[in-house]
Amino acid sequence: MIDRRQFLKIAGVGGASLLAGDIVSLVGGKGAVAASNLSDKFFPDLDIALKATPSEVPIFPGNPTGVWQFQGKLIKGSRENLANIEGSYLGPIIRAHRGQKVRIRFTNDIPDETIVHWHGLHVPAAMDGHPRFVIPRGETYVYEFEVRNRAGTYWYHPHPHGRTGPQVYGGMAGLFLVSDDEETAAGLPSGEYDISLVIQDRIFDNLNQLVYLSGNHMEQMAGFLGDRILVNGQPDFILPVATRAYRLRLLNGSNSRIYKLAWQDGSPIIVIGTDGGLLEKPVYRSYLMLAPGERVELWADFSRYPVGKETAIVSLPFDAGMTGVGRMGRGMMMGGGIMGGGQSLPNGAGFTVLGVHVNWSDKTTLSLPENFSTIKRYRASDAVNPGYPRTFGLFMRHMTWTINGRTFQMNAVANDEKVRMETLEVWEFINQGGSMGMMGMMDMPHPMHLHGKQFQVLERGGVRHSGYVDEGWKDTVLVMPGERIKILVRFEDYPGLFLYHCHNLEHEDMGMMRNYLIEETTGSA
Ligand SMILES: [Cu+2]
Repeated sequence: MIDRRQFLKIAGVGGASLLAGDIVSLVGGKGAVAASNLSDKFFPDLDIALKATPSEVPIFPGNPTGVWQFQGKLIKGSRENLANIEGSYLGPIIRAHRGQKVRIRFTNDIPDETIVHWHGLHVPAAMDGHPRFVIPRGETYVYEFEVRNRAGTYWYHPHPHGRTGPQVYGGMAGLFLVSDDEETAAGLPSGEYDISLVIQDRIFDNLNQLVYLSGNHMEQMAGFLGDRILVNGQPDFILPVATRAYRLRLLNGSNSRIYKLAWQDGSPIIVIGTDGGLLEKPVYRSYLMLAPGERVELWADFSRYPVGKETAIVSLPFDAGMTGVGRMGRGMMMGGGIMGGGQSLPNGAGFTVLGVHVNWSDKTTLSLPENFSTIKRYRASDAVNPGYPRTFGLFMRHMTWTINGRTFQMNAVANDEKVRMETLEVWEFINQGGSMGMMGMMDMPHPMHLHGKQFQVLERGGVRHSGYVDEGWKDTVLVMPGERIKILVRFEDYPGLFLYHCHNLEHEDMGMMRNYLIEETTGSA
């Protein structure tokens, strides 16, 4: 048993060892164990060297675009385990089967501190990419964990405190796809008919280089918004398809943009999966909201179309509840000339996300399964606090975004942020909108993310939007201004310090993030 103080001390030893140039291995559910080499008690099925490095990619004709990029090399595993997306700045797609043991030797080769978070994966605290584990350029952090998640679409991205926004924006993000036997049995489209689509927005200057925030506080409060929509790192993305059914996995990898996704022709969107994997059965929506960090999986059947048909996935206009910010932002832009170009495509504007061209005929007929999986629903009555949710107010204080009035502290955890192992809790996020802001000028959406856990949505209140998919497992939920959302979350397997935060990366970077501590139950109650 390692208590937190010892844990931090050991982590410190790890840091010293890092300075000596050794590879540090941090292993185990009980906390971190530093070693001067890879663990000799961990036998990975999959072993990957992953590097974050400056690079250049062709995005537009002319100058290549400078990016920071994850690049992978397979040390042990098969080719399907690590797939590059050709011509993209996105990191390689990592594929693992549930139950497999994965080792990832992450080397930082960018001129900035960083660490990698496995978004949605249920892993020990030391494997989760908390900002206290950042490494400088030239160092390596070894991740070793067993994949315990359900089949689904997870992803990885950097998580240093205060620098996540610019690093993700610079190109550092990739998918981590988990498969399992239940998914295989569901008989969904696979191989080349199982397509991942990462949606992001960017601003480019006239030399094709990425433009991020100027450092202006008001811009950061609003969150970065680009005026070019990229899919898998490409602008004006067209997906060529055959006349058959596809599985489309969509990740919103944007810093702060929310998409209200719909088919251009108004066809219903058929949702088969969410953040934590497959739903039990398909759900139909006329549109769906996808906030930063969220994933959704669609069944898309193009068999009813003739070859030559062109359609598209669009983002419909919606009220992002931030007219105040827009107004203030524009005022500042006019007055000071310091705003970026983000206001030219505000959050809630309508546009085409990607085109779909039906290019060839395929006689394969696949029908939408009635059931994909089984989800055991939590019951609020099994929670330790059924009538008294642990509440988290999301509001502005001293011109910064906070959770219950607090901002991030690297190692601190408040008393009301401590939970017990092996308990189910009700948490409630309350977007207090402009009620605590300046003259109601700061109503903003906050997509809230918990590290290390998949949870279930219990109830939404004050709802002003639809298009949410609450039927499945989630690790990120969108809380629009004025909305309150109750979730059920169970703490198990791995004690320790984890994060919860707003996944608007500019909000996160300015401190809209806190630790929560999962404490081991000592003795029997
Ligand atoms: Cu936020």
